Amino acid sequence: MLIHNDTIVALATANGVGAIAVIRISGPEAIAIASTVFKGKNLIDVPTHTVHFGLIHRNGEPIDEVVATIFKSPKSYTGDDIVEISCHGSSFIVKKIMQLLIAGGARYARAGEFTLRAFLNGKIDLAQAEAVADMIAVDSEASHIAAIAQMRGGFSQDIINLRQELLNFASLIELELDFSEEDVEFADRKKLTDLVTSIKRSVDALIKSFDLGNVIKNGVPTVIVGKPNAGKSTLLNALLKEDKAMVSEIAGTTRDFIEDEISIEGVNFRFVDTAGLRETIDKLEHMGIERTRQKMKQASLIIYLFDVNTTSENELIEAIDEIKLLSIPYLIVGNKIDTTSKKIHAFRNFDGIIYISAAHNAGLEALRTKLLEAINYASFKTGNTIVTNMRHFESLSNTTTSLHKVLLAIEQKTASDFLAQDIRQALYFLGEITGEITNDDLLGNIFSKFCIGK
Ligand SMILES: Nc1nc2c(ncn2[C@@H]2O[C@H](COP(=O)(O)OP(=O)(O)OP(=O)(O)O)[C@@H](O)[C@H]2O)c(=O)[nH]1
Ligand SMILES: [Mg+2]
Repeated sequence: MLIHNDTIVALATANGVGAIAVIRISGPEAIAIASTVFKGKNLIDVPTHTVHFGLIHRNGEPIDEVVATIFKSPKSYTGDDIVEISCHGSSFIVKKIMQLLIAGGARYARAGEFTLRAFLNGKIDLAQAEAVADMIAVDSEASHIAAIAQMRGGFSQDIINLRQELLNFASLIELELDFSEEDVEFADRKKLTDLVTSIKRSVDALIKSFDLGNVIKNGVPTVIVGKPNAGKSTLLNALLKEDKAMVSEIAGTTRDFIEDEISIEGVNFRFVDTAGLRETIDKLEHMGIERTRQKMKQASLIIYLFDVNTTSENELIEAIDEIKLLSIPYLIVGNKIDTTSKKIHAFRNFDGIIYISAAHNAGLEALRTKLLEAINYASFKTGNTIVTNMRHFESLSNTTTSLHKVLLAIEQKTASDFLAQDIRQALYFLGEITGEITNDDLLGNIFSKFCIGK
């Protein structure tokens, strides 16, 4: 069981050598403890949001010249008093100052404990707290946009609004329960159905957005497959704009994966070049092909590349059929259009083939556009709320199941008390997202994944 009213301390900046390091102290004794080792202005007397130069010392022996920033409760990150000491960025000095502060009565903070306190003190809700961790991990334009929107409460507001609508609905039903003897229906059943349907629609849209949210947050593993010599390695190099993979006219050049990440309009795509798919007696190549099949199954997106000169219609049909079995979004891309003008005609019966020349950088812009389309990127750019968090996704999935039960209950004219139960369930699951409903296990789970000092 964690205590939340003592004073905690941690290094807020990264471990290792830096120009400066920031040590953060938070809790009721933060200012008092800092002031015992700080020589300069008396920190206890200074106003909030002020910065003070001074000396950290141990019984008069100088340790470092530092700057102390004071935030007084409740106007601080955690909501408690905070002192941030910016010292010289040596691990040795940091350790010495930390030891002094611990000796003075602070304790080492656990992972995420500052943000946990911010949540417990009502400074932010749970979804916002989780976005803080996302912000620290941000590595692309798109993941940044999603994280900052969530951190600033955009996503939470959507959930709170949905929950409020559902609460209004619940109170009507509860009213009926109070008068259950008299067999009255305050809530017009048709209106109820419409309301729940509309809430459910919003929840379902959020659930659906997770496909995109997940790839925005974690990148899109995109596997390039096709027969030997189709030009897969050439395509990888063209997309990366560097000679990463070996290219040759020998079929079976690539034996192992070659992969790298690039950002397209702020989304990270991790492209994986693979061994060409064919029957082979070469043991090494066979292993490569088996691994290609494995890699395909783990992909979020598959590019099937074929050489327009050497591929028959039937071969293409077979290949597409095999890929379809995986139920993973895919693009069919015809390569080497520089060598032919007539061959493309052979594939006129296929929808949506993208034609390129990997070797001559032709058609790559169209391919990039199709890649973004395949992950439904447009819906993100229009500013729709996107779910990026697995936990939120699960809570929303549970919510929609409960709402489905509510709709069934209304339809089957179930007694109000059963109806009320299903609605309470839905309210519970929505409340889990923003942390209106919570428990120690859940909090422990979320905050243990944070870094120490955050
Ligand atoms: N004319 C032309 N040749 C290309 C094009 N793309 C690739 N090639 C050539 O096709 C041959 C095979 O290219 P690779 O990129 O090695 O093909 P791969 O699909 O990686 O082949 P494996 O690794 O053996 O499976 C090389 O000689 C390339 O130069 C293109 O757009 N036009
Ligand atoms: Mg290759």
